[in-house]
Amino acid sequence: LAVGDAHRTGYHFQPPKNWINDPNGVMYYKGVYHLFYQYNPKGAVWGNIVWAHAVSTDLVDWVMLPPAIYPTAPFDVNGCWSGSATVLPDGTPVIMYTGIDGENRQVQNVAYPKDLSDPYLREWVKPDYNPVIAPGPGMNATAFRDPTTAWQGPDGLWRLVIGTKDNHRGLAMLYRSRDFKRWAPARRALHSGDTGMWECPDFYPVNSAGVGVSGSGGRKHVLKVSLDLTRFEYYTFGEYDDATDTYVPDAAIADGNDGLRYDYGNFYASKTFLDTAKQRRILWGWANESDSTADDLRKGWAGVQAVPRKVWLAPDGKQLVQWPVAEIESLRGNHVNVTDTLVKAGQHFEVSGLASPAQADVEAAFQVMDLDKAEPFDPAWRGADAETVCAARGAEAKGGVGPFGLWVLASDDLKERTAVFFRVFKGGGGGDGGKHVVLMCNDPSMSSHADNLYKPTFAGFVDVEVAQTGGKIPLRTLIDHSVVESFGAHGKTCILSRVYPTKAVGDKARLYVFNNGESDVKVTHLNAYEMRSAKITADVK
Ligand code: DQQ
Repeated sequence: LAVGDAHRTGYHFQPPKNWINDPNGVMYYKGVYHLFYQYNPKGAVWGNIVWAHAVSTDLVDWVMLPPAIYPTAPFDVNGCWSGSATVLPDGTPVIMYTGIDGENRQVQNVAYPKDLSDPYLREWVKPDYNPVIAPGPGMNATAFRDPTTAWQGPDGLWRLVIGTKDNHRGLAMLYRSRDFKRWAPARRALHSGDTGMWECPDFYPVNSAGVGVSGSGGRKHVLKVSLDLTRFEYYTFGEYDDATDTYVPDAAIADGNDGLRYDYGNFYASKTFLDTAKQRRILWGWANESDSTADDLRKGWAGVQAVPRKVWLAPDGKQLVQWPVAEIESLRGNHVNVTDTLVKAGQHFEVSGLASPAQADVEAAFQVMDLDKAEPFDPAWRGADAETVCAARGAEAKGGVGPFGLWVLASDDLKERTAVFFRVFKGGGGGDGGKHVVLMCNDPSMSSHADNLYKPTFAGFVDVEVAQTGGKIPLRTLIDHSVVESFGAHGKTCILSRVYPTKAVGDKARLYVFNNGESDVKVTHLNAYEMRSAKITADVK
């Protein structure tokens, strides 16, 4: 394998070459899923940004089309940055995106399909009356971007949100319009927080079926923002009154850096859309490289999209849950199965029999045999985030209950391996009462012999009461050469990590189950599937 090819993904979306970042304008239109994304046609670093375009009928195989939106006019001469699509009631899609104008101001532009009879909507027209929204007086013109999909209020006006900041305060600014042409700012921001610039806001209704169409029970609105400062995304959900355009996050939901996240790993600038074909909401997010820029240039590419995930409100109403769209399972090939296998304290075993565990889908359920062995949750960690705890107690640090889980992309001598694991502590009293604290971690510190890699440990708490599940915690991990994308407890805690093994590549990669805790752990079941590669084809027109 040539440099770089070893780490290209088989079923995570990637164009043949060059830099990609944010998913843009994702939508379903007349039988076709559209994925646009930030793209540098000239190289493997960020710059020269256009909207590249790909289409699919199943969210698995993609046809690569020419860029849909690229600099042509004074209102976007310095770049076509992120934005969203809205499908109007008459069926016409409209795109709103951020153009960087000749003075490097961020302005919002509209674009319409040139030919609605082209099923792929290859060409887009930008009316001369652009920009339709410019930063107002006193606003930060270099931090005013990423319009959301628009929605219609009871007064018939369209609304959308734009991310901006006022000094250190991140803001989701609301605008209204009758015709997508003339937009007026609302007097109040929809929401704000003292967390720096809010990039790529997303605002949408959900219920426990995922869609949250009006009238359905348990409906909440989600507001997601991407924090420029931490490069993580946070969401709140709560009540949205569309008569007054007031959004009030639920009292129990933390705002800002302590809040809920879609993903506790490498996942940014995400965007959802309503899939009207299957009545579900689908989330797309970008995973950057954590390799060096020099390596990105050598490889000639950088960035992938996470698998499209269905997103819905957990039945208990406490958080969102996510799961890879079912279509991904059509790529599953041969599989191996493990049932009721005990992994004693300090032991591990190989899950053998897959031709290439470097491109696989693993679904497992672990059962802790002795929860009494859980160590107390150190009071010093109270209020600390999961990442801090996992960084202190990585995959090599023996514990009471855990660390146990998977070693993926492992070499035969086990010197390269990425650990995806759980660790269970006894609740430290206080607010937690006697409950257990469950941590899910992705530890890439042994993932590669290569230098200059960014290898942070990622982690999130998992909202599962292990005493009530009989000590069971399920895990699904999608392995794709340089992607390890994991879903804990049926999608309550998700972590995507990028790793670059030097030995554990292609058919040399191996898969193991390990247990570095004192309590035995049973693998009640594990199914590991080989994954075929998605078909990425060039446009035939
Ligand atoms: N990426 C785009 C911006 C957005 C940022 C530029 C987030 O529109 O704020 O490529 O990754």
